[in-house]
Amino acid sequence: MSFVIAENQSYFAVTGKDYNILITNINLEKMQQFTSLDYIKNSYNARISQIAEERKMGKKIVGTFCLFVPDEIILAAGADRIILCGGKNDTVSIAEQYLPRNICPLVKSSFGSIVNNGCSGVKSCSHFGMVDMVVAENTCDSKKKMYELLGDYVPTYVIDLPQRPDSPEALKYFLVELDKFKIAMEHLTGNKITVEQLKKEIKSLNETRQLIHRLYDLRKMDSPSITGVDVLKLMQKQYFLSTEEFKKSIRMLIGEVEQVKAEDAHKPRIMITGCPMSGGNTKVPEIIESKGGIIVAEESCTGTRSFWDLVDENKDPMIALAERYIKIPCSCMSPNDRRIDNILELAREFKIDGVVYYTLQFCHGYNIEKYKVHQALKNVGIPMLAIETDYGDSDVEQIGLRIDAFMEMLS
Ligand code: BJ8
Repeated sequence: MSFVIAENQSYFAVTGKDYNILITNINLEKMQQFTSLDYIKNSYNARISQIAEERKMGKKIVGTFCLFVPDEIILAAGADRIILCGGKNDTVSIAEQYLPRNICPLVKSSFGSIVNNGCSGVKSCSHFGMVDMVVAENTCDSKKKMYELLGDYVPTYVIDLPQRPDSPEALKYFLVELDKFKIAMEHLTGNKITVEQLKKEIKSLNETRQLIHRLYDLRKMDSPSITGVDVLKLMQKQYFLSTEEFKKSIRMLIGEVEQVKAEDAHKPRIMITGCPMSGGNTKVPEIIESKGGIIVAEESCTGTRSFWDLVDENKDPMIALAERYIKIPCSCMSPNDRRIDNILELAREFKIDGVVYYTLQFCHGYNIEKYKVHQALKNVGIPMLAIETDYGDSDVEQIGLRIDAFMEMLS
């Protein structure tokens, strides 16, 4: 692999196997390098060793794929959790031996990582083979059906999610589902989940959410000193690191960002909305920021959906969890107007100049919701660019051209 370094131009270097984008731009010289980000980047091996150690000591490890699974219940049972959503292209072709090609890359990448027996030959996914149980959820069709196959490889528990969140029966049903899930976690770990333990975990995860709010507040400044790519890399670790390690990382990062004097130059302020960007997938944000934009908010599960709402600490913990989690505005919900309201609220709060609507190929839910989002943004005069892509690199240049034109329009 060879890199060409040239000032004042963007250069995309792509290896045959691994996907890498190297962007060299004269503006990057002015960009802040945060040492806490190196710390976060290097945390992978330490976390893997930590999980291996925990397993040796008899702790159960739960793998998850989705924000609808309340971590509080897993942690209150004395288990640890780790996210299994795949963001890498390497394992997509492995999954295609079992699954249709025309389903979303996130599902294929995740499934490929698990059936590939600990990802032999694939960097950075050894944790896929380290879970005692997968806790899944009925969300989109691809995930639901993939979970049915997953059961052959790892014990898989599925939370049935009601998908009309505003109907009066939905909350009751979800509460029953969460109670069943709580019992399943007690069986897995052999530990009784107490109200005190649940309250403790709720408080702890609310602290995490508040810390992320603080970081996002720093992005509301006229010229934020942290890029969207850097924030995304942090957010991709939210469900990978232990909660304590994640909190430590984010505190370090906030401390550093607060010290930096903002730049004067105005860049188009971009919000990304749509599908999550799992660990390993930073393709589109890298392109946006190499083309002169600055991403200041993400309405996605690797963005605001994961932390915006807190769990009410003054209520019965199971009711408070059910109320908070059922409100996550995923496109599997119908209707999902809460998502539109959130997008408009974020656009106001973060003074957004333009929105990039990001869809993974074959993700029908987010793809169809694009129409409503576009209409809503049009009504308030905010331009939107829709990008549909996968984890491969064949469309990098074409996306670059479209984003270039979008940035020019916004400038
Ligand atoms: S709460 S967004 S994490 S389901 S991209 S697999 S929706 S076809 S990831 Fe998701 Fe939970 Fe919803 Fe968030 Fe399906 Fe779309 Fe693929 Fe997706």
